[in-house]
Amino acid sequence: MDNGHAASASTPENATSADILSQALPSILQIKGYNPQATETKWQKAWEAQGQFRTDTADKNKPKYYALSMFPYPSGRLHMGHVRNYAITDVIARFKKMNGFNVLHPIGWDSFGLPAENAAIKNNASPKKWTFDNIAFMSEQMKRMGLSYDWDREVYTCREDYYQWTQWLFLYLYDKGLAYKKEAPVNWCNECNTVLANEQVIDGRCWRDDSLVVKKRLNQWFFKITDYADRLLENLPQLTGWPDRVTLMQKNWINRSTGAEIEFSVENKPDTRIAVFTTRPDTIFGATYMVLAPEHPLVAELTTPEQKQAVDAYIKATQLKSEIERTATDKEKTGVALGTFTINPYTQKKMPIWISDYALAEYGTGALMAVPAHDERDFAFAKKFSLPIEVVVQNPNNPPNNPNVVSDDVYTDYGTLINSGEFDGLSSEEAKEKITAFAEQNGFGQARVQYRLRDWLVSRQRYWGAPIPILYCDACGAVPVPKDQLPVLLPEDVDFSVTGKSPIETSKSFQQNVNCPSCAKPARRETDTMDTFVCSSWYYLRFLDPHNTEKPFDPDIIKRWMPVDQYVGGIEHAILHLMYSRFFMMALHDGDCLGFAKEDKKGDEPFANLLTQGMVLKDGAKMSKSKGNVVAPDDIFNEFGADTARFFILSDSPPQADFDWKDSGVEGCFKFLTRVWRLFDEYFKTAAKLEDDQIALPAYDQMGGEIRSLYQLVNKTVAGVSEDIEKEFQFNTVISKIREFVNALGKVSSETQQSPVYTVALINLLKLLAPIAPHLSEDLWAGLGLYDEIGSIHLQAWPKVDVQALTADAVEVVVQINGKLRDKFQATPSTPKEELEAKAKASPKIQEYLAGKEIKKIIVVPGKLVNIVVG
Ligand code: ANZ
Ligand code: ZN
Repeated sequence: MDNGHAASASTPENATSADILSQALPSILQIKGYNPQATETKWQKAWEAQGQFRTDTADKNKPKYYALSMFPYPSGRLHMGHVRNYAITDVIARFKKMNGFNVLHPIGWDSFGLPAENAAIKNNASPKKWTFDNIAFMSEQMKRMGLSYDWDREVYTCREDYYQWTQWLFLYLYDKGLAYKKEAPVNWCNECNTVLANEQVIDGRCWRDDSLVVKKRLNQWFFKITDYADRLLENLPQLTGWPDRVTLMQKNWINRSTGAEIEFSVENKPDTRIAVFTTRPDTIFGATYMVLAPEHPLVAELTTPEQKQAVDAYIKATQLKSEIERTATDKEKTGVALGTFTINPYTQKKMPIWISDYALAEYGTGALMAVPAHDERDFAFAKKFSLPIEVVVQNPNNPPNNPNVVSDDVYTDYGTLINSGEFDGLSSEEAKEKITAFAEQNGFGQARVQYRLRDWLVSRQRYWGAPIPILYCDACGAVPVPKDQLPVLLPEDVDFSVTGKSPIETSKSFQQNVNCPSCAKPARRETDTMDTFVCSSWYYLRFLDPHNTEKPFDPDIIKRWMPVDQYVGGIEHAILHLMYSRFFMMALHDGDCLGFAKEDKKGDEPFANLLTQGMVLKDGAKMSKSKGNVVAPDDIFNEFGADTARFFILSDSPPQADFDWKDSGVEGCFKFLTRVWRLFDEYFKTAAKLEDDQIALPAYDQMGGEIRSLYQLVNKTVAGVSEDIEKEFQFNTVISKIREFVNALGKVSSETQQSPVYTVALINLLKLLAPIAPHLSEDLWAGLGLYDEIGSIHLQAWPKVDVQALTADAVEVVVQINGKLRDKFQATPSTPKEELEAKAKASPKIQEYLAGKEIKKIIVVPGKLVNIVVG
């Protein structure tokens, strides 16, 4: 997925990290034996030839498990962020497969978008070639990583077998009244030369290039996501498998406010009404002026001839400003009075009407009643233009005899109403209701809910995207392309050197033989393309049925396989992609496209569990070309192999936290895997090939000494590793447990090495390692003879825990008083000191001895004795 920043038009190249690493580590690579470069490719080919990771979605014998990484934008090369993301999901997918699930783990390409087009303009090449070349390169890198993808399901959003259905979905939304065209002030990025959705404007800047976004009035296509605002909000608490941080971000983005819409009349204009939206109807007696957005449709009508020139100049200046500049509270306020007045319906006082850029055209009604005593921005504005300030809510902390102080701290909280006529004395909460009810009864207002969420603007004035399947006919207006005429193909005869309009407009073929489907007269095609976030809002559905030529997907398969069980990706999509996908899912569910029964809530939400992985840092900063701290995955694969890269990237911190890359850490992981290899190499020298992984073990009662404690360690490790994966995917602690296990195996005596328990320990070690280091574990598995006998390790069952071996053996603890034996009890070698002391003191025998004596000291030796010294 495109995170807006990683991609650049030129192919990223990096040669520095290999140099750094080879300087640091010449010797390691000379270690003979473990040779990942030779064996990894061999196994990758074997797995591919066997179709090991191909998923039969129709197989109902096993429970399903859908593991998904956010699919990448083909920017050129994989970076370490990708490696981390894909390693996490791959371990989960492999673990679930070994645990008996029918696992689906697909990959594809979010391959429409600007970088391809910019590269095309720069190098005069086609965006298609640039994109396909990058995909070829990056999919090779993924294969080198040993990711367990079902490559048969690979989708490219830029290929017509995919975008045909993106266009189909556009028409689906159109048919449902959820896609519409309107003229509106929209966000325009001068760098990208296109409009942006609200979600793509971050702090007033373009999500992609950080340039300031300006407003333009344009006729554009929108998706009516606001129809789903309530449901998007109401479902959030059910998303218990999502990080709280992400659901909170969505909640704040949707931002539901309740308040009232109130109509104000205009002096000397009996037919004109101005509606305002307010979240604080309780403050209405303090409204002393009104502000319209400069774009408000009534501005012209309400401007007096004397003010016209100043007003026009102000409107022009506003267009150049970004939303963030307009609404910042700390910014110097600007504005112009229109010269006309409105009447406050509660006080009957005249209020001057102003325009100011802090009133936004698209929020509420585009007009606000200003209450300078209780709103920061109104206060700053009133001070600047000497407008009246009336306190109407009493700050409980102000001295009661002097309630009217207006200091520079505006009181914005709730309180008790004053100076508000019959509403005096009410709390703000009560007053909100009563004042709104009064407006309702008198026909000049009503309660209203307002969302910050806006409709999703999906048109883009760019080439490399899915064409919007709409025709324009002089007689019939905008007409949808009939579904059986899809896809509307992206033309290739275009000129990328044009600016200010979409290159598609330069195509001759695109507009040839285009007729209106309803009246058959010549028509024109829409030349805008869709926001690439439209393509990525439904790809997780297409993976379930990627070759369907009749429909976007088969509802029966969707019903069986959705939701995605585990989704893994970056936090930067918390609002954009993750909210758009939820909207698509709901809209499709409502049209019965997903196979779920209407009332079935499962049809609403695409992702049951979400893991947002942390960033990969180096020297404390995010890896980036500009900082020169990038480590290229290929260099690591070349020097140490993919297993080391996977093992390392999962080792140091939990997947949710940031990860600090250290070259010495890679080295350490390579050394560790080499140790594992040596452990087996030793074993192979003496042991016979195995025929089965079910080794005949002695009965647990019969095991003694080192063998017994090794057997206990095997089971403790299997239980611990399984639990750490099941719970929150704590791969870093998984890895430290595996390391401890290997340390212990390296220390066992040669007698114990002859025991079948040791063989079982090795078999289990390989299975625990298999999801993380799939090549090495397969290689050693083959070394044991098991690959030939029972097939790939990745098709084996995850080891089972022998529960009896989890309880540590009981030991006898003696209790002494002044060195004399007085009692005994049972404990384990690891029972903590405090517990042993408490147990000793609780013994009735000991209490008898202690009666009337003073305890001077207690000495505890865990697993052995408690000695109580009395005076
Ligand atoms: C009077 C008032 C008094 C307000 C007060 C606030 C505090 P949220 O909470 O984000 O929904 N407002 C209304 N329309 C606006 C527009 N088009 N552009 C900018 N501001 C607008 O914000 C709602 C509040 O923002 C509204 O409540 C209105 O100011 C202002 F003590 O009305 B209030
Ligand atoms: Zn027509």
